[in-house]
Amino acid sequence: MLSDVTTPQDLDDRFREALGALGGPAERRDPAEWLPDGGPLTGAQALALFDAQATSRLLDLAARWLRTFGESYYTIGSAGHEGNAAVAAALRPTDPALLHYRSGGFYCVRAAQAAGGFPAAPAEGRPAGDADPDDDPDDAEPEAPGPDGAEPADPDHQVPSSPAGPSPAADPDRPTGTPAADPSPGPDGEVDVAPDAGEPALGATPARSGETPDDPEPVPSPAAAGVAVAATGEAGPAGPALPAPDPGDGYAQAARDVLRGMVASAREPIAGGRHKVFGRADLAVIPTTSTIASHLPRAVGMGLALERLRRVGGGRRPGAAVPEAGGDAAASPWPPDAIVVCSFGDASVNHATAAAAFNTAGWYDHTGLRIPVLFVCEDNGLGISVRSPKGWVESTLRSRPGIRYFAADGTDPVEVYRVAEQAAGWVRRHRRPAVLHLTTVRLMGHAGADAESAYRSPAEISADLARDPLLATARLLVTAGYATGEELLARYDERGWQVRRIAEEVLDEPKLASPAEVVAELAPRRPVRVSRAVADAAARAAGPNAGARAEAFGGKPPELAGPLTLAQSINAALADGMLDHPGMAVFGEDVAAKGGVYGVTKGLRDRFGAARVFDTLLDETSILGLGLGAGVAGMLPVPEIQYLAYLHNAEDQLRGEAATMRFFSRGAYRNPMVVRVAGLAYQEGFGGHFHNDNSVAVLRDVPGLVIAVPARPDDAAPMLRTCLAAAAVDGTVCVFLEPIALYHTRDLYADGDGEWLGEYAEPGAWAARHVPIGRARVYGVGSAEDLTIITFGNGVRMSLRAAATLADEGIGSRVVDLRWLAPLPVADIVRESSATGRVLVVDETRRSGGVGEGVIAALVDGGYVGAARRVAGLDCFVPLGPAARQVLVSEEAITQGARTLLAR
Ligand SMILES: Cc1ncc(C[n+]2csc(CCOP(=O)(O)OP(=O)(O)O)c2C)c(N)n1
Repeated sequence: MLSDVTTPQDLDDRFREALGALGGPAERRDPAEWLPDGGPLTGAQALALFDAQATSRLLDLAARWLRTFGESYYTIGSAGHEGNAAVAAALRPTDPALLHYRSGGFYCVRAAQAAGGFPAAPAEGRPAGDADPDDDPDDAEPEAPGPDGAEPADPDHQVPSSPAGPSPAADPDRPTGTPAADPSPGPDGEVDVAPDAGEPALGATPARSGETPDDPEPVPSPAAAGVAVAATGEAGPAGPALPAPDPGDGYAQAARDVLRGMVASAREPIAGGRHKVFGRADLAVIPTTSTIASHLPRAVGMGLALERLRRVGGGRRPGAAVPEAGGDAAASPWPPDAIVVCSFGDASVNHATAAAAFNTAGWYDHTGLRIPVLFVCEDNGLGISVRSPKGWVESTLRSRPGIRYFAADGTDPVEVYRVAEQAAGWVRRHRRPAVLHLTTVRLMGHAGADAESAYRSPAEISADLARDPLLATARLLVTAGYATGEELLARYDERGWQVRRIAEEVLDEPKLASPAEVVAELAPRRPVRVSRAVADAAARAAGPNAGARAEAFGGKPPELAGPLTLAQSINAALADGMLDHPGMAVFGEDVAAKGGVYGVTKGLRDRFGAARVFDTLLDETSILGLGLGAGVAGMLPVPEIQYLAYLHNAEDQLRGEAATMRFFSRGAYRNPMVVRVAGLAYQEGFGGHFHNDNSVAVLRDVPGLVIAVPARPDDAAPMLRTCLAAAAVDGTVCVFLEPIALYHTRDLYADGDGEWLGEYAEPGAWAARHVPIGRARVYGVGSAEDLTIITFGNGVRMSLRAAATLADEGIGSRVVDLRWLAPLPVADIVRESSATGRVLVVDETRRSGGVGEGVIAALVDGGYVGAARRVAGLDCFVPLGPAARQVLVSEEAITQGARTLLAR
């Protein structure tokens, strides 16, 4: 009897009961045969789907069972969504996948495919009457790429006016198919393995001292039956027995992966106990975060990158090592014809990141660029307790320009497979985006603790149960003649015992037990390799690439161009980066044709082509998403955010996505990236707050993120080289924050002195002038004995000027340019401060949450015992016009601060 919520016990009982009632087919069909009536799967494939779905279901039960004694740390499951197993079956195991937390069935199929356990379709092909996934009026070869790999605009590139309509619901009463005339002999699975006599009985909880169950509901263990699993293979009179599940097969491996995730085992294959997530490098499953839909912009970026790399022939076999440094050929870890698949829930389609991703995929499609991404919306009609309004998901997904719409009843394995195959085939062939809208049900609520009865009626819950996709596959197997209900029940039980056994094994595995273990994969840095990479780049620039370099610079390399401004220096270093890293791409708003609003990327598109230097649409989330995807796909992306103020509306892509990738994949995946951001204030009041934003607090606490702020032209180029090398070598995510006000500054002390310009080092000097991450630069002014001024960005120029004034008063100072805001150059800070015993921190960001707080804390932590004082921006937004001076640090405030400090 059902209660008004679906408990694991209900679900399990009900499934068993329904299987028992299925009985057996009138005639047996060989599993090697196709489904009757032109079905797109063989019996063996349908059985494999059952195995995947059952494993996924049993994992959900296991999560809740483990939770009853406090050993599971995650109970969001896939029950009701297991139809997504057929999506995986319709894809290739080498198609990179970014999965929804309910895509458990998909994951199990992937694991089986990789283990060679998912049956291939027979070579002779499908029987007549089968729908050809290619019979598509829109089916035409993609056009040839345009010059530079930039695809031509395609006027015929229209979304069909009558996209696939809603699919009929699964038909539970579908008639039994006609058996084939001449069944070929099937594999001879003899007898199922009975559970060990010593296995615990139903629901028995391993004793764990000091733990109280936190769930009053009885929860069946995954080996729920406790009944001896009878010999299976009691085939009907006309057919062979079903092969018994192999205890070491891909489904069992998937179960182990997922269970390890639930119990936070350090042996979990992707996050090593840091998160419960679907991911495994050998399955091309890239971990996603729990922030719903935030992986979609990355998926679009991966699609764009895959296509770029395909066109330049950069495809690489999966599993091949990722090249570490510049000089490598741009390479993707996936085959050239791979497509990207990403799944998500129906409520997630409303999220800004999803909207951004759909829009970006459509926008590029509209321009004729290829983005082979299959979006899979698993629509159970609910986001926790909030309903998606009837028809909304379909209407919003259908109306996305440039994205082809496919729909299927996600509870019907045959229909899911058929439509997924069509959708994936379409994306693969056309290299264009599509969405597959699967209607699913949600069984057992949102997560373990969710009391559905608060917001759903018993009738509604019961209606979902009637559409159980696992039962649908069982029914299909029985009605088509491949199995009896009893056999499937025995099989379910056998999988249940497998899951139970593995659950108990992983319980005893080690957890992450020390801070060092936890942070080991956060952002490992190998400064020696980075400096070697810079030296190697220099050797290439001076050696084999010298000709190309001379040509790219029009015969006049930047070292011969005379002193450069900050903007010119960055421009030259970007060009050198592009020459050295074939996978490097520069993109953002206005960076290509215009060359950036401040001219920093001027000429790069002409020199390196539209495929590597391109304008994006106006959406920072998507700009970063393109970078994330390109990085994972093997490129070296250098996106530009036009103004620091506009990073804030997209920062989760940096914080939640970019910075976490290594951490949640133990380095199996990385998104090397150097995000150039124009920012900070001091533009004489021009443009107001949004062009003078001086807040970096939101970046400074992102674990592992490197923040560079070059103040001087002769620092900018080496720092940019360091960031590019660190991205290539360690997968480092860098923010390169460029002070707008210094871009074109030429003078330091007096008009025309040209002291803020800098020579660009010739390649032979790059190694010697290498600037490691986290090393400051120190300027001595006067005796340099009285005072240490610690600053960065615009503060460096103001402090040097103030120091000159102080020197005239006989006060000697050392001005420390931090250069790196994360990690802070702590050793340099402490050493230079201790040298004078008086520290003035000049912080152009805000007093609260500003960089100065970090500097003072570093001094305290480092044992500094002298005097310290801060001048910082007000806790205020920057106003327009001269009023800006009222809130920003001024040269006068610095000299005054120094005098006050010295007067103590
Ligand atoms: C950006 C964000 N906001 C809120 C949440 C909390 N949250 C987790 S799951 C969920 C509902 C998601 O619903 P849907 O996308 O339909 O997926 P479903 O769980 O139904 O499969 C919410 C609100 C989150 N994870 N991410």
